[in-house]
Amino acid sequence: MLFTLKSVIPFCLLLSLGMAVISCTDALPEEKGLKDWSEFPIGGAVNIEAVLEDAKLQQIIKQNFNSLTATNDMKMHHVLDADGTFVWGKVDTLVAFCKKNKQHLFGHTLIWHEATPAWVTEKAVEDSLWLRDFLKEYVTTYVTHCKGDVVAWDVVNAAFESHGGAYRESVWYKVLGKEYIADAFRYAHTADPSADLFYNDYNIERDTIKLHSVLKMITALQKENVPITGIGFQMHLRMDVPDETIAYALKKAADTGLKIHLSEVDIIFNTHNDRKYGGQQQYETLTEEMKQRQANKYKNLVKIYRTTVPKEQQYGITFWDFTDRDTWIRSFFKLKDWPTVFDENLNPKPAYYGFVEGLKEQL
Ligand code: 9MR
Repeated sequence: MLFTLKSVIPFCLLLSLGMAVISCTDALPEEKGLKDWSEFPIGGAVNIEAVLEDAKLQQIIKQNFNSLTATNDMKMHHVLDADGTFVWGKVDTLVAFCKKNKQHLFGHTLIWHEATPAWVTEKAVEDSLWLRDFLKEYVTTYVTHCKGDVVAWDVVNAAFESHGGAYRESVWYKVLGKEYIADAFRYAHTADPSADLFYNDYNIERDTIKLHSVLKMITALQKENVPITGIGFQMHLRMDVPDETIAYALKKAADTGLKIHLSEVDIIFNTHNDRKYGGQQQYETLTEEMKQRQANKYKNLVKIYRTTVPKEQQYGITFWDFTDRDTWIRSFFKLKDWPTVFDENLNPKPAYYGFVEGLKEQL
């Protein structure tokens, strides 16, 4: 590998700081992938049509993942047409793809305010009883259709505000109250008793107030015997979130006894305000030193997961988009960033090898 003077200096700096340099090659390692180094499932979020058209993406997916999540294809506004009829095309294609490649399909997501079509919101506001029936029918029909093929669901996603401890004022909450959450889990469980059912949210690894509110809700659900299997930490991380904060959050969540899924992992350098186009560009280019720091962050994340979540509660780690070419971060926050483990040319970054080291290290 060729180093420019510019890239060698930060390397030396890292070495003098005692930070391990994580080595990498430009080529994808031939045989083993992330899943082969891991004791728990490793997943990737995919857009199935893009995958079917892209041989290199397919190779990455087959080599590295034993679980897939649909980035968008399984969301409510994608599976329902304008008169409420299910359109199964992409869901069935995903199921077939996963079966062929012996991968689990993780269902994302049944109830999420952002994926609720406008016509559902309009009807709900006019008629609350309609929304109650719709919730039951939607979850029941969907989970029944996928019974045995989708091993787990994010039943409810992001039911709390971005920060602080308040329930999100979504149409679901405003019309049905927080009970819609327990109901959604019950309907899903009745439709497929063998599916694992998750509550999924973001910022809970770094906003302790939000974390505690979510955990309070989880504990209440457990007390009411609501069939919940686990908690999904989306884990859209920033480089500046301290490892100790992440460890604290995972430990607290694991204390519920539920399975813990890191469900949408990526790690950005820049900052944002959680809103669309709300990015603050601080880094214009990706330097070797930044790649190394990110590799160490990925490594530490895996190690924290492996050490704070008991083995039997480790449900797995899933990457969101997993290439810097496809990452949602760039368009959503209008940011140039490099949050994933594969670069724009779909080659593994130091972050990839950092992740492997985190999986392999004897603890
Ligand atoms: O990555 C997804 C992006 O392509 C979509 O435009 C967006 C809206 O449907 O959803 C993104 O995925 C989100 C996930 O479903 C829930 N957690 C946050 C993810 C990033 O916004």
